[in-house]
Amino acid sequence: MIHRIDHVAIVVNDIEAALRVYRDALGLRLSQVQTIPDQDVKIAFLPTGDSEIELLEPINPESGVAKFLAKRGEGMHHICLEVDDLDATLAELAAQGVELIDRAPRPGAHGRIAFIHPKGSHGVLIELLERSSGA
Ligand code: CMX
Repeated sequence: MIHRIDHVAIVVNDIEAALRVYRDALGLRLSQVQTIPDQDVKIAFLPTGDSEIELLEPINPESGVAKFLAKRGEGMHHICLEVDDLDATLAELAAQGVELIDRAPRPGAHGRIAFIHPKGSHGVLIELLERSSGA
């Protein structure tokens, strides 16, 4: 049901400042910068072979991401796993009693996404992604 790690997300105060390290110093290619108003974030993707690094900057100080950044500081935010069939994966997780943030998929940057509650996955926020065709 899980294909691979699609991306690892790092929450930062300022994407432009972080790009000076991840793009300029490490030499990773910046493939996409996008604001997702629904989720109160600006994101940048830097492909690294079969997966990507995502830089995540909150754009609303009241959002969950902003609160996490204020409390824990910059660093690892979530791991995204690519799945074939998100509806089936969510149904299976619910049946196994895993605590979910999203019981139904919502739109993400590259397809339909849903989050497992960090309490349900031993402290790590897990995003599940079913990529749209061509994304
Ligand atoms: N890692 C570990 N724990 C986390 C966490 C994280 N990244 N983010 C939040 N938590 C914890 C909080 O500390 C809180 O714990 P307590 O209940 O013990 O205080 C708990 O999880 C709930 O957090 P919350 O902010 O109160 O809950 P919300 O429902 O408001 O929001 C969440 C939760 C995780 C959905 C939101 O903060 C978030 O991170 N949204 C994801 C935004 C994002 O990454 N979008 C990019 C998508 C791009 C794409 O790939 O398409």
